[in-house]
Amino acid sequence: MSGPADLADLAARISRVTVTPVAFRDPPLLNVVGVHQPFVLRAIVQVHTDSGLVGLGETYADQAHLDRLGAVAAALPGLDAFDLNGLRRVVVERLGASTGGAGASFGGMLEVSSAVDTVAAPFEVALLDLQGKVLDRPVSALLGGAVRDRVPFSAYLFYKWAGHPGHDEDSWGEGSTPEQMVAQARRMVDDYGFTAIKLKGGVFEPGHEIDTIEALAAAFPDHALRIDPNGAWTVETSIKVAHRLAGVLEYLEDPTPGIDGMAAVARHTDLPLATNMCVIAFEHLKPAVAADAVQVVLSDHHLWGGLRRSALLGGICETFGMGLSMHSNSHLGVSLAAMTHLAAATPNLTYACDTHYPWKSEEVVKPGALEFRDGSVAVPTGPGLGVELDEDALGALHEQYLGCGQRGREDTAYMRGIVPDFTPNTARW
Ligand code: GKR
Ligand code: MG
Repeated sequence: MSGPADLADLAARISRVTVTPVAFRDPPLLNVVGVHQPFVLRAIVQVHTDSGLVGLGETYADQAHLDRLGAVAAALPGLDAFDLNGLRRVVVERLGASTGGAGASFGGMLEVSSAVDTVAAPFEVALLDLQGKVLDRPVSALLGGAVRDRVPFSAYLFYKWAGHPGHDEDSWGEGSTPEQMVAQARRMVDDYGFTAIKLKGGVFEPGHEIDTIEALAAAFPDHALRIDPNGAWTVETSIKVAHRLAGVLEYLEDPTPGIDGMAAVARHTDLPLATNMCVIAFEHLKPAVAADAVQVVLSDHHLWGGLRRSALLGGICETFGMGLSMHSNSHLGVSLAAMTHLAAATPNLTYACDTHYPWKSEEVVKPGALEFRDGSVAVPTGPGLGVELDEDALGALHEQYLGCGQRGREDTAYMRGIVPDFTPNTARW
């Protein structure tokens, strides 16, 4: 005869794990390494328990990452969904066995020396989703409790082509001139109510991007502004831009590459410098703090090993007097839910979080749970992440993955197919 303890075991014991790669359409957004391809690849993780519960996670879906996810997924049945340390142990063991524990690279912009955090992250989110479902509590409660019931996000502007080559113009049209970028911001602010605006830079020479920021500041005098050229500028240029835009920006994100470069810029400006490029793993915190290189760290649970390790990052930032914001890559609703719970439960995450959400037109979660109002998303209060998969949509986006021909994020290669002499712009200006 089974008692309550056995039933609780059953509810949380993992029986099966699936990893489903999907592809969703994406406009031709420009950045320092090239241009977004016609599709974004993501993987949806579903962790099933003996009792019929399903926990959800979402992550990148380049082939090397999928291979690692598959190796871990196969080893998870039998694990208790509350055993997050056990999950990490399985990831370390499986990566050691399948890949030698090598690092991971993302779209030519970021590289980490170990894949453990990026591989563990979607499973950790799925296990927290399961824990919430077992306990009938939202993930934010498992992370210590929501300190805000709505999470502010920022409008994320991109210079862009009018449409993918060979296709019709998309509904956003071209984004090159300051006027076009103000129009892009106007649409995002009107549709979503954002109160902060981030411009993805590193595309045009800095003078043009400064003109764009100044046009945005004139059009949106009450909005917090940021620019992120992903390390496209030299130290000297970064210092000049920081002086010119002091008082206009709330922070300057990754003007130049590396901890030493950022520290050299920081010595000449009071404008806070932010990063999601030179501090992307715990091993980078000590040298960054020692050099006083950055004043704001952009967390990202996909990179930092999940929600609990991101909360740990928040604590470290608080300890060393650094601000905390949140980075985004193109993502779907499972990730938006996870980002929202994390931000809600992280007291010192006081900046509006990044999101690529407005750029996408396809989804895998059922509508209704996550809506932007006044630039923010209400923290779901249902059990777990509070979102449910639309199985038909998941199937359709998986078919799209199978047919799209992309198997990794290749912004530079796609750009070179159109502009053969394109070179990524790292510290070019
Ligand atoms: O989507 O092109 C993009 C962004 O440039 C993204 O890849 C970056 O990782 O948004 C990111 C950032 O803040 O650096
Ligand atoms: Mg950035």
